[in-house]
Amino acid sequence: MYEKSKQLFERAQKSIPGGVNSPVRAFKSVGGTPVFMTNAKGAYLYDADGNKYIDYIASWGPMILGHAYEPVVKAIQEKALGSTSFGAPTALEIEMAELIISMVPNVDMIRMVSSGTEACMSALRLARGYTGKNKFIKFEGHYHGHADSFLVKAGSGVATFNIQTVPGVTAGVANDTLTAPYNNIDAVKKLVAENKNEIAAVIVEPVAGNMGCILPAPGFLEALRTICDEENIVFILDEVMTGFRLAAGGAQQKLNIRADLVTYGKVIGGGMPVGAFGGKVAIMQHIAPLGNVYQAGTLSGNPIAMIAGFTMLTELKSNPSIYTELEEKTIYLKNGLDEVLKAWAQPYVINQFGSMISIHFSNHAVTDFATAASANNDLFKKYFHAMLKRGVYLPPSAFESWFLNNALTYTDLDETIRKTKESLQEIG
Ligand code: HOZ
Repeated sequence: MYEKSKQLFERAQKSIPGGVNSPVRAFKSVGGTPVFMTNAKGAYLYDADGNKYIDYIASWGPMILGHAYEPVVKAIQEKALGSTSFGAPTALEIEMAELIISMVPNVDMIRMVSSGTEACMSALRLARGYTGKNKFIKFEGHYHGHADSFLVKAGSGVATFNIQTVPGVTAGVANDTLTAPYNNIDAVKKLVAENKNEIAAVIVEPVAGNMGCILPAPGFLEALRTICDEENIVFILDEVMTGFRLAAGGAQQKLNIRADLVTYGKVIGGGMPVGAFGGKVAIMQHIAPLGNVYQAGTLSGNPIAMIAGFTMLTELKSNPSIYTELEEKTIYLKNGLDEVLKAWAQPYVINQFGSMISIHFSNHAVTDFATAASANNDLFKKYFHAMLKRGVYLPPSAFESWFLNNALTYTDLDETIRKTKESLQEIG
């Protein structure tokens, strides 16, 4: 069933470290051979062996409207005829900036980059340059890309592979990274008190998606906002996953929370490599060439990436019912999975928010990294493979959120629920 993927993986390992260009894809934590994809349309992925899958990754978020969404594909094709890169400004970049500013609360200015990693790295540098302070607080199990400063107690692949200390990240850099458990405001208060006037920023995934999906406790984000206001700390919301996914205005809109800086990633590229960070003029004016906080990139504002993102975001802005539909589908899936799992012997937790959802095989609530990490991940592996062979593509790690796309039909969701029932029977 996976013959071609196996051959490709063997070949890939000779020229690419681990055979993949991003670690979680290697299936190392769930075992087996990663499935090599050839194409996708709507809600379905197709692999090199011709297998079809219902997709619950959506390229880790961006395929909100489904794969190969026609207006996006068309716009890319047309744009490419006029060159794939200039390394010089274009009017389209202004339109993109204006569109994002019109959709998102509290952002006056935005700078395009090429990935979420760059966005978070740059936002942190800006917060440091703006405040003149060095330390920052992040949360255990949260992932803000792979810039050195963030690879401390990080989620996603770092958690998946249980990497405690990342070689190559110097102690000097890591010492400026303070960590607290997610949803624990007392731990944050303690860090702030112990590092008085030294903390430049607090960065948080408003809805955590890199240790499965974990919701913010009521009042947690608001309490962070208050602390940041009181202590002259820049409050950074990492909306790489949640931006334009939870609502047209992202988590800021959906949760009615306001950040000083906000970061975006893959979602705003509609599947192309894009990221961005934005915020109030008072802070953003410190970025070069307006200010001295340096940040640059030849591919920043790349025309192909911009037109893909612009086309998708325009669609999301003009049709807000997409978010209601997506959420209804996700709740339907959650209820269906719940029914099936309830009848099974093992404890489980389903966390869901908007179109993000995940299952932890756990007998306690999953509210932070410790509770996510103590779930039964062996069971997750079995569930993952049982679903994969039945044609349902889930994230190959319990430390990732699932993302729904709006091309999914209720028939797909019913099939996923039915296949979960079959999978659980197989696992025993
Ligand atoms: N770290 C990414 C998800 N949180 C996975 C990236 C990928 O493999 O594409």
